[in-house]
Amino acid sequence: MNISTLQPLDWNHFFLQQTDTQTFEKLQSNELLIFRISAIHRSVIKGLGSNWPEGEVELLCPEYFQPISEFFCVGDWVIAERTNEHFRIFKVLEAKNQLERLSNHKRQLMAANLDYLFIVTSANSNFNIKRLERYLAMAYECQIEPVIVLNKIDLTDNVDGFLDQIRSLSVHNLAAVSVLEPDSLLSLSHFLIPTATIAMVGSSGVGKSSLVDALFTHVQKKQSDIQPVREIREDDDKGKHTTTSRQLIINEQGVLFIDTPGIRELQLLNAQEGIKQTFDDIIRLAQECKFTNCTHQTEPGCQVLQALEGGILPLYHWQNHQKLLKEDAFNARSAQGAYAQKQHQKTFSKKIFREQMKYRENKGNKK
Ligand SMILES: Nc1nc2c(ncn2[C@@H]2O[C@H](COP(=O)(O)OP(=O)(O)O)[C@@H](O)[C@H]2O)c(=O)[nH]1
Ligand SMILES: [Mg+2]
Ligand SMILES: [Zn+2]
Repeated sequence: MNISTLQPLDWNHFFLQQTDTQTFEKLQSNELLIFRISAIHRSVIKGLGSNWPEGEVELLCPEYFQPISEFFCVGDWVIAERTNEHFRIFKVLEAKNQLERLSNHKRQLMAANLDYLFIVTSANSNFNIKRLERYLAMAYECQIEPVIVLNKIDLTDNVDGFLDQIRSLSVHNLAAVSVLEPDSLLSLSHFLIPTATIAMVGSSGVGKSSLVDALFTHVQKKQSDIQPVREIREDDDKGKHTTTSRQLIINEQGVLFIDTPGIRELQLLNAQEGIKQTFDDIIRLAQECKFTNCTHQTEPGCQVLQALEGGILPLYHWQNHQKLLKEDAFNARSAQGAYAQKQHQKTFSKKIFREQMKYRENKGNKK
């Protein structure tokens, strides 16, 4: 296979260096092929390969990669072997990052190899600042740059009220949009880079799928021969369109989106680092407490208590911090297997971190 045809799917040196000489030869003779996982729906796995503009290919998954959600997810790169008319996954390449959560005491992968995490919320009663903090902690923990997207601004007269709340969070990227007002979507252009992979997360009904649809053709067309791959959605029992599985969609400009179904409950998995970054204001305050082992309960000279009393530190923010820490410690204990997997991933991440940075720099220079 001609590996360079995978570049529009964000294939790069980081993945190439994971293939040894023997594998590389088999790739060239088409004995082995590379695919990026584009959809997982129950046991059906689909991938985009070198002939990707023509559509997805169904991939077979051997027993030792089951349950699938613990081994790979949409956005991952796999090497598959040709068996008669089928392709069977035989190796999953290490991801540069993976979005994961805890589900039924097990590590569940949600999306991999991401450049941005669009945390979508809506400017109505569904808005929940604590939920945003939870998503932010997940993004920081997984080392994926978060972008908070406040959608449905057409429904409110008080966009600033929502924005003020979001600005109190530890996040640099923020956009206020409405799918019904195409011009507002231009505020997202900065992130819509060809070959960038963007995962959409947020509660059900906030407009994730609508946004992907709207961004499908909205962005300025660039001269390219890229063929779009349209999203497949299924009707649910109520006859309403709803996203039932995660899938990778490429828009006309070459941006890769991973749409995900709404998560009812997001449980973090061993996310101390992510929590630290999300609540860095509290961390800084706590460093100023009189006693280094201050528990911020009754101690004199406690900066946290003073900030709470003075109204500088919002109570919900402090309470959510305590809650997430407690939950995280509990989850880490109750999911030892998942925890070990995570540690392994972390060690590996450190090793490849420098490579990633180098790659990002090159990519930035190219674009
Ligand atoms: N008023 C308004 N409705 C929207 C907007 N974006 C999406 N919707 C509606 O919100 C509902 C849920 O959207 P959907 O994209 O399925 O949400 P998802 O569950 O997050 O994927 C649909 O009825 C959309 O038409 C918006 O910007 N403004
Ligand atoms: Mg959806
Ligand atoms: Zn204190």
